This record gives sequence, C-alpha cells and structure tokens, in this order.
Amino acid sequence: MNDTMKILSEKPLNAETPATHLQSWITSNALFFKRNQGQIMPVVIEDWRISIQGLVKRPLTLRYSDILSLPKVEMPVTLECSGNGRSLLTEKASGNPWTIGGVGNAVWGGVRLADVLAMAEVEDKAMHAAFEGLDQPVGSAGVKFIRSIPLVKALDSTILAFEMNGEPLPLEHGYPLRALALGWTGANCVKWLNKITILDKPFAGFFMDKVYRVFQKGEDSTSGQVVTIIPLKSIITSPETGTTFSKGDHMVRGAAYGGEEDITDVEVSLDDGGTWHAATFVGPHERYAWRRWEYLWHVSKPGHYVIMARAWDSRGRVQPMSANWNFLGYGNNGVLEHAVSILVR
Ligand SMILES: Nc1nc2c(c(=O)[nH]1)N[C@H]1C(S)=C(S)[C@@H](COP(=O)(O)O)O[C@H]1N2
Ligand SMILES: [Mo]
Repeated sequence: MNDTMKILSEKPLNAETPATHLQSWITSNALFFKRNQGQIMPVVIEDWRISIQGLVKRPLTLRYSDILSLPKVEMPVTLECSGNGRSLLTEKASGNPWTIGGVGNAVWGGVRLADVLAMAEVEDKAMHAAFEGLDQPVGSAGVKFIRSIPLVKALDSTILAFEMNGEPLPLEHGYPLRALALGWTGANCVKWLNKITILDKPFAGFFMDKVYRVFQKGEDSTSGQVVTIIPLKSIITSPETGTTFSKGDHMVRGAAYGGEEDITDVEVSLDDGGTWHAATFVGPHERYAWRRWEYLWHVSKPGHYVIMARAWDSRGRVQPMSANWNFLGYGNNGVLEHAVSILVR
C-alpha cells in the first residue's frame, strides 16, 4: 500500500487520494482511491469465470479469454464514491470520513456490457442487472456486496473493465473484471465480478436497501432514492485550506465533474459569492471524465480569503451553495462545504 495515500481504515481497506495527487488529469493506479466493503480475495485467472444468469434466454459462463475476445472500448472515466466529501459536511454524517479525495479519473479498457448481454439474450420482462463479486463480507453487514442497476443503464452506458490506465485492473480495483456504470457513483461499479443476474426488479438486500440511499434521520432507508448519478461538483485541489500567501498572483486549480452531464463552466469567487469569475479549462475534455480548471488570482490586499468554485453543466444547472444533508452523508457537492480558506499577508 502506498504510504502517500490517506488511510481511512485498514480492514477493509479504505484510502483516499491526497489533494496534491488530484492535480493531474489521470490519477495513477497506485494513488487512485480505494473503497472496499469486504475482504479482497486472490484470483487465479485460469479458474476465474463470470456467469450471466437470471432472465436470459441463454445463460452463459465466460472465461477471461472470452471477455478479451469481444470488441474493446477504452475511455477516461471519473469514478467517485457516493460518500466523497462527507467529512466536509457541517452536520456530521456517519460513514468513511472522506475529504475530497474519494474520486479519481482513469482510462479504463473493457467491453460493453451490452455486448455481453446480447450474447445471453435478455428476456422481455428484464428490468435490472445485479452484480456480484468475489470479495468476502467483513464487519456489521455480514452479507455480500451485491448491487443492481436498471437494465436501461446497463445496456446504454455500462462497461465491464479489465484495464486501468493501460495495466490489467489492479487487484484492489477489482481484478480481473469490474462494472463501470458511466457517470454513476462507485457503489454502482461492482469489483471482482463473477456473476451478473438479470432480474425483473431491483435486487433486494442490505447494500441496496439499507445504505446508498438518500434519507433523513429517523426515516426508513427504503423511502429514500438509491444513489446513482455522480452529482455536479467542483473541487479545489490547490491551494489547500490553511495556506498562507504573499500578495501577488496565485494559481487556483481544481477539477469539475458532473456524472452523465458535460461540464460547461467553472467559476471562482473570492468575495463570499458576491462576484464570480470564469476559470479556464486545461487539458482534455471527454464525456464522463472530469475537466481540470485553473484561475489566476491576483490579490493585492492582505487578509483572510475564502476561495469558492462552482461548476455548471450542459443542462444549465449550477452546483448548489450548500449540500442536501442526508443521514449517510451522500453526494456532498456544496460550494460552501468545498471552499478553501487562505491567509494573505
Ligand atoms: N465487489 C465490490 N465492489 C465494489 C465495492 C465493494 O466493496 N465490493 N465497493 C464499491 C464502492 S462503494 C466504491 S466507491 C468503488 C470503489 O472503487 P475503487 O476501490 O476501485 O476506487 O467500488 C465499488 N465496488
Ligand atoms: Mo462508494
């Protein structure tokens, strides 16, 4: 384990990427955040199989070589944990205390789930695809991490990835195969895949019904929406809170991402949201991948400053000033929660 990661827990392994390592467009495999509910199991590739079952006309069992023989897709995709930013909420919520580093951007290589499902011939009444991996339960839930997504999403924009940044998928990231529901949070992207079950309704189980839902204190978890799309958000990766600057020019840097939507603008404010200034995008612009941005801040007066950034998307939506608090602290995309405090001398 790379000691430059910030470890949130050892067993199971949960670790976030420090802000300085969120600077580049591509996050390296070693520094990419790691989020596990269970214990990672070693995989012998010759013995590995994936089965496609349930509401299909032709149940399949595929080997690694069968997956590799399908048409390959390769694309940069930003992956974020549903709970990223949780520790920045003003009212605390339980769960891993992510700051901003429960997110990363990698080039994933794999196959379209639609191509695999076409071979299995999904039945007409199919509505959901449930994913199961080889990791073993640890901790309170005591059940396997099984998640389902709507079949529409599975057929339209979900890949099964076997490569990460040009390398075989690292064991920690789901070797040999993981799902990636493009633009959806990590919980919808099951690792160490060995089973896909086609269902006529969402899978019912702990990781579908008790967690990864947006609900308030005292409410029944199942009354809340399932966490799906990564919310519209901008993070400031430099400078970090507590930095002291001298007067002059300073570059503010960050990344903006918005799930299935395109990021069109990022704005920066240095006067508590009174005025907003357009940031400049740097580097690649690809659907499903974050856009890096920068803003040259000229500061001539000493004092305490709060740097805020807000993202806009192609549907004309803007990031909210404050996050919608919920019991498990999912989807924190508040501008205020992500603001950075600086002292200028
Ligand atoms: N089988 C399995 N898949 C899983 C998980 C898990 O615990 N088991 N965690 C999920 C969660 S909550 C997230 S945020 C992502 C994290 O992916 P990463 O560790 O590759 O960054 O994996 C998802 N897929
Ligand atoms: Mo997650």
